[in-house]
Amino acid sequence: MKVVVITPTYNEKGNVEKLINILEEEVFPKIKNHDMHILVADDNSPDGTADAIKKLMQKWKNLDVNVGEKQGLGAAYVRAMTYAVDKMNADVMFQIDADLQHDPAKIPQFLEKIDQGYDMVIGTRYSDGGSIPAGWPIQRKIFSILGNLVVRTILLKFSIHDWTGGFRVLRKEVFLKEKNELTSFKGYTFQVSFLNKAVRDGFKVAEVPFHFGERSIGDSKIAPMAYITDLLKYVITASIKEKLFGTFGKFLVVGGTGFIIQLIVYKFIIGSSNLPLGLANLLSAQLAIFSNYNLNNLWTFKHEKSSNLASYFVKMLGFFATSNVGVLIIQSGLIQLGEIFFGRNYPLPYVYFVLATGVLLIYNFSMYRFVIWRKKPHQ
Ligand SMILES: Nc1nc2c(ncn2[C@@H]2O[C@H](COP(=O)(O)OP(=O)(O)OP(=O)(O)O)[C@@H](O)[C@H]2O)c(=O)[nH]1
Ligand SMILES: [Mg+2]
Repeated sequence: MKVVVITPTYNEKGNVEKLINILEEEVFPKIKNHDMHILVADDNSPDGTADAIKKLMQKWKNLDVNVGEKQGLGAAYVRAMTYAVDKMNADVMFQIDADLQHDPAKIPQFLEKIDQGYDMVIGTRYSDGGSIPAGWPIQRKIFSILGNLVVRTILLKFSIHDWTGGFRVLRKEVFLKEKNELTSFKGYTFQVSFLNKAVRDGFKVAEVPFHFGERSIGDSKIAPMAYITDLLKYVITASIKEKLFGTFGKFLVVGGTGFIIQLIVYKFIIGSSNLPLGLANLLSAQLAIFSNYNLNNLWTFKHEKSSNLASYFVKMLGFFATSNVGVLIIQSGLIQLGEIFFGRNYPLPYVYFVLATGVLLIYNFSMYRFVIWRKKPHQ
């Protein structure tokens, strides 16, 4: 596979020259099964980083530079990854800091995971023996550890330990899928938003522990306060969006329409007959189940939706059967018990209905998610 190691630079002349030499002379010779290249993503660094790279390009034929306007780390990566895929035909791309805090000797270990079939591999400083510099001042250590914990907690995604780090490798498919959505967070938050989208879309992610070294020369580019606000803004909005408009949110909207349909039919039946409340509920539920099935199929679980007419009907049968188990035993049962013990004076039939539907809701979501529209593994 063609592997492009991308390193972003803003005034990193001395560092990136060292990094290139280590990659070319020590790391790449050890990698026999991949075609290794380097791409420097420079933002017109005033220290002349790009010119230094151009000189080195005469010595190393697998080295390239992509220069653009300074718009932040994320913007530089999106620009360089686009270049790597379009102009260099990259299959796999590394992200590695230019200041040697990311040990290039770890690269073969990351590639092993790609060879095993993972789509994205994340260097982790917070698990399995990974670490942050012992010499960091205490406030930076706390900021780093706490920052990651906050991200994991707000996103409710605990299987990945290092969200903010920048030592990674990914297949081009991951980038191409997410590229259009990577425009809002152009700074360091890009790392978190990119990974979150890849996880959302079911890409296979592995972690490799590494020791984050200390910057020896050059200045840090990070502006902590701007980064914290940007990061919090992203994780909070992403989390709300995912929870509200994700599967569960849609499920609630569909359930809501089903609830209204059922309530109207239920009201009609008990208003025009003396049928027991449980039976009236069971009958009124059938139309709601039909509507719920179609809306869920077209919208909530559309990624797992039935692909042909036969499977549409088979799934519908399954949906009617499982839904009716809940409607009969839980919803109608509770309503009927209500009528037996407390009668059917207004507004009692509606009180039973609302309470019983609440219990049913919890049952239904588990059934739909885990039985009918079970997630298919990512291809
Ligand atoms: N092209 C480009 N590179 C950037 C930009 N901001 C940061 N970088 C690079 O991204 C990498 C990480 O930035 P650093 O300043 O080292 O951030 P850090 O490692 O969290 O901070 P330190 O520990 O102080 O080094 C370095 O290679 C920087 O040169 C940017 O706006 N454009
Ligand atoms: Mg650094």
